[in-house]
Amino acid sequence: EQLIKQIKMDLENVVSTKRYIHTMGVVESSKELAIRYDEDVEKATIAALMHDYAKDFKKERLMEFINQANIELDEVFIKAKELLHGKVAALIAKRKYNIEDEDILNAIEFHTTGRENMSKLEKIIYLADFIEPGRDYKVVEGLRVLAKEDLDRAVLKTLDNTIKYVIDIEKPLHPNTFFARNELLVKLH
Ligand code: DGI
Ligand code: FE
Ligand code: FE
Ligand code: FE
Repeated sequence: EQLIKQIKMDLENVVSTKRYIHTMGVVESSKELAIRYDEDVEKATIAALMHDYAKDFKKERLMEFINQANIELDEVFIKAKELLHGKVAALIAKRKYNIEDEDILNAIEFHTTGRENMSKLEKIIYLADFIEPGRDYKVVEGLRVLAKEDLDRAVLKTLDNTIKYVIDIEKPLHPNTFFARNELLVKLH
């Protein structure tokens, strides 16, 4: 589709080569998960392409977008600026690319923290971000296997890993991540 081509071209100019390669990995993993779990492949592709669009923006640039759109940031967002790029990418998706599908916009916006009651597409993007072929940390192999078997359990494991990581680096944990974990944990019990 034309939109997908356009985003790919623009993306090469706004993110680093490393980030571009990561994004293409997320596209690949999102497509596989979309097929596996019966989600719209085109929606998954667009959300994956856009998810880190603003990742290499400077803090000042990110804040310009946030302020201009009158978005109120909670305490954790103010303290942890690495959370901002998803919100800004969702804004750009809407304004620059006229993407109106709320599910796509939410998948982009919440890809870093997750949230309670994530849609299937949100889960796919959240998970694909961690298991894309370019990622190689200790637990990723197991997660790739689990991802093919059970979407919810794989997302739960990913949330657990993120929470452990955030604790290790002594940063504030966003409540969305905590709520997402509790919800899935209770549901899967
Ligand atoms: O953009 P990516 O590197 O592909 O991955 P991401 O958007 O999932 O994560 C971006 C960073 O945000 C990563 O270093 C982990 C961090 N992060 C995720 N959840 C939280 C968090 N940082 C804080 N402070 N709090 C969180 O809840
Ligand atoms: Fe990201
Ligand atoms: Fe992520
Ligand atoms: Fe990413």
